[in-house]
Amino acid sequence: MSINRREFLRAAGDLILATGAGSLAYPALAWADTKIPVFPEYYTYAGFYPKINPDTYRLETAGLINKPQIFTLPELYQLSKDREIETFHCVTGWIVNNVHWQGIALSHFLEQIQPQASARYVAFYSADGVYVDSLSMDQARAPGVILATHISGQPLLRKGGYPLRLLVPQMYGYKSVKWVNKIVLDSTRPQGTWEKDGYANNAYIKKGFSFMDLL
Ligand SMILES: Nc1nc2c(c(=O)[nH]1)N[C@H]1C(S)=C(S)[C@@H](COP(=O)(O)O)O[C@H]1N2
Ligand SMILES: [Mo]
Repeated sequence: MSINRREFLRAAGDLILATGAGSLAYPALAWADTKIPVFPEYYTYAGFYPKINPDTYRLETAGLINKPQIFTLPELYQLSKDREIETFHCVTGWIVNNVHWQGIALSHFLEQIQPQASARYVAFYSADGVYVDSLSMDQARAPGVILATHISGQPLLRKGGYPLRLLVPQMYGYKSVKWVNKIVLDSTRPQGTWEKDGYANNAYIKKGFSFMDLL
C-alpha cells in the first residue's frame, strides 16, 4: 500500500469521526467493506477464546513511558481512525487477501503514552493470560502497524481478538496478538509465544515463499 493511499484513508477517517461516528454506538467507518472475511483458522494458543465485556474492558499501558494510561473501549474507539487494507499471512502457509482493518496507528498510540528514551521494545499481552509478542521501537512505528478495533467495518469477531488486536502487516500473523489488554515498554523483551518454539522475532514475510523452499 502506498503512503498516499494511507494518508487519504486517515483523512477520510478524520472526517467521518468529526461527524460522531467514532462513538461506541456507531464506531465503524462507514466506507469499509461490510462482509467479514472467513479466516482459515482462528488460533487460540490458550485453548479458549476470551469473552470480553466491552463495559469492563481496559487496555493498560506500563513500563518505560512518561504517560501511563488506562484506556476504556470508548476511548480507544475515539482514537480508531486509521484504515489498512492488507493481506494477512500465517506462517503455516495460509493467507487472506485484502482484509479491511480499522484501528489506531501504533505510532500515534505511542505518541499518547510517550515512550522514554531507554525504551527499546513494545510488548503486547493478551487477555487470554498466555499469549505475548513484541516489536522493536522501529518496527512498532512502521507504517501500517495498527491496534485494530474493526474488520470490514464491524467490531472484531470474538475469536478474531475482540475488542483489540495488533496488526503487523509486514510480518507473519503470530506477531498480531489478539485480545490485547496490556502494552509494556521496556529495555528488554519477553520471549514471545512462538519465539519460544524457535520462530523469528523479526518475522518479516518472505515474498514468494513456498513450501517447496523447505524441501
Ligand atoms: N492471543 C492470541 N493471539 C494470536 C494467536 C493466538 O493463538 N492467541 N495466534 C496468532 C497466529 S499464529 C495467527 S496466524 C493469527 C491468526 O489470526 P486469526 O486467529 O484471527 O485467524 O493470530 C495470532 N495472534
Ligand atoms: Mo499463524
